[in-house]
Amino acid sequence: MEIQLWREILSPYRLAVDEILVKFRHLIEEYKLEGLYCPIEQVDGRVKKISSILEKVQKKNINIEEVEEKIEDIAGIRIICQFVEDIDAVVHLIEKRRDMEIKSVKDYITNMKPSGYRSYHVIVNYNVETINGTKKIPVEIQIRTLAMNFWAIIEHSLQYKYRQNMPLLIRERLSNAAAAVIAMDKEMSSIRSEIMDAQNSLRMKSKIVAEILSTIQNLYKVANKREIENIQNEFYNIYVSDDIDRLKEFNLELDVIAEGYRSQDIE
Ligand code: 0O2
Repeated sequence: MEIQLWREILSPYRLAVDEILVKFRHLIEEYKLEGLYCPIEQVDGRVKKISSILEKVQKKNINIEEVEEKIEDIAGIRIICQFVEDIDAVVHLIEKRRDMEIKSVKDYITNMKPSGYRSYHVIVNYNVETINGTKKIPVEIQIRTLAMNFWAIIEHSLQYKYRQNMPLLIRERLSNAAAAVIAMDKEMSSIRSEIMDAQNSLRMKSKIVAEILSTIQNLYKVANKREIENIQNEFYNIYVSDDIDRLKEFNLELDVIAEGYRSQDIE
């Protein structure tokens, strides 16, 4: 097939990947804005390279005309989570969406591949609008933890290096590393609530600080210099004391002061 034709075929896949990335990244932003823990740590996407498609065509003995029908990971999204528990939460998020219809799933977490590969794959149908009308695109969403991802990236590059001839010793080492990843994910899950508490209070603190700074900035326009100086000093003292409750109170007190100036303005 000519390169130009491949470009035409792959164009709606590119659109699907771009749109889905925007949507998941926006989701992460929404969680942040609400000060909530987000089950998605990171999201990435790619359209499979023509050379990889051709490799798969050969490996699976697929007729070139059937590429779109038989290869379901031309459009690929990878979602990375901190904890194994987050993977279920992400699957649930996908299930609830009206713009993605789940076609099939492959649970390589419960059923680890012989290589040691672990990941949860969801194939969804996603509609894109093109100049030729609506096109239904299959998209493979791979969901895995940071630790599973680390293993898969390393193993993928070794697979690339050795092709079908990976030395036994390396395969054994990868298998040991896969066992270590399982142990690590288990350990992390056992202290998940501790880690989440720490991350939540950090997120909460930065949200309150941002609100306080924005109110102080607005007060600059209306309050006198002395008052602003006092407010800033008080904020600094509370900030360094690392007392989150006091920071919340101070934020509310500032709101009352700002409201006072606003009502003076109206009168
Ligand atoms: P790339 O470069 O990521 O695009 P299969 O029948 O197993 O050959 P199939 O039916 O497409 O493949 O589905 P499967 O097994 O779910 O694999 C799809 C993708 O999952 C692969 O795409 C890899 O990205 C990843 N994957 C599957 N098995 C392994 C593994 O053992 N190690 C690593 N590192 N990744 C794996 P591609 O096309 O192989 O590669």
